[in-house]
Amino acid sequence: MPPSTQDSKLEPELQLRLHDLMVKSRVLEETLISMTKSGDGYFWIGGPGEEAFNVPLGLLVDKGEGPAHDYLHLHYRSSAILVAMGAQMIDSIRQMRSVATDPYSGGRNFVNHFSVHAWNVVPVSPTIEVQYAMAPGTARVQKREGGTGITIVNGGDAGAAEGDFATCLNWSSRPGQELPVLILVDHNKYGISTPSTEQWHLQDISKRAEPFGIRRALVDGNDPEASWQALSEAMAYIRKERKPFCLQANVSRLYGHSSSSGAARVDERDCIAEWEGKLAARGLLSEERAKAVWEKYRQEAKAALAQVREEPFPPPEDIWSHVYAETDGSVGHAGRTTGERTEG
Ligand SMILES: Cc1ncc(C[n+]2csc(CCOP(=O)(O)OP(=O)(O)O)c2C)c(N)n1
Repeated sequence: MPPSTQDSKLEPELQLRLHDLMVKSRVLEETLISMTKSGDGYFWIGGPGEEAFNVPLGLLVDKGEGPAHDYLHLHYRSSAILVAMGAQMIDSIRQMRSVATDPYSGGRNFVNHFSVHAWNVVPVSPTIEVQYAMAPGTARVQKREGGTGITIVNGGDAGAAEGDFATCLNWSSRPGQELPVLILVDHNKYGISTPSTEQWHLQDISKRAEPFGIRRALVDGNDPEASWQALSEAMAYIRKERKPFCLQANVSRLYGHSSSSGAARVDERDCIAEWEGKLAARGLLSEERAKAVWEKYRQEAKAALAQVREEPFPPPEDIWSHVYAETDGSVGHAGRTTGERTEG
């Protein structure tokens, strides 16, 4: 039998939407990488190769502000999650160029370090894995408040060797006080240049959740359908049972670790090429239509970069803005009062 549009549990419209957002995310990352080479930006780190897992995740998030909605404690390879949630390409380009209009950090953090109050996206930390220890905090509030909001935390395989990951497993699973947390490990087989086989006896790190009584699964993160399915099931379980779930996604790292290692394209599975092949076989996507999607986003990125080049850099005096929470005028940092600080 030839493949048909019936070969997926997902509606054709959703299959094409996944493709569209995966391409958008990839074009964005490729633009950010090119900015490091053209002098439009400095350090790059990001998530090309994780789109097939992160786009479904972003679409499945219950987006909003406060404990009734999902909280996201992410790391620096999460761009496709944000794109699928509705983040604008131009805003990542702004952060890459460190301009004042960057809505995530006012041009003060490096790229893919998101922070979106209105969507419960907690500021991303360049210090790896701290997010795993923080996630139970928002989940505790959600457990207390009731409702269906969950906490989502992701990170890499190497970082999962740190104590913060164990803290997350332990605090999420205390008997009678289990927390609604989706604990994700994005396994790309490396920690910078250290192969995971030299660091871990275990290649399915979700198995670490077993002794904590936490349900777990492993998914091919290069397959958007499998990812959609695994994430839907895990999230439905957490929303209903108010208990944790640990999911490992095996993903690719298509441009190496970061610009520090050259950000050159490497030969690993490419989830977009694979997905385009499947959609074509199902008669859903012609070569021409696929090309048009790529072109649409390349044009958007190009126009965004041209605009951002005209935008101002932050003034030196706002260096201290947002370092600590602005509260009631009491002592902020280094003896200054919040009132003395320049607001950004
Ligand atoms: C606490 C801490 N230790 C070391 C580093 C340096 N560092 C940055 S990324 C990285 C590798 C992380 O690998 P992994 O957790 O597998 O995530 P990946 O980058 O592969 O997605 C390291 C060691 C850091 N940023 N923070």
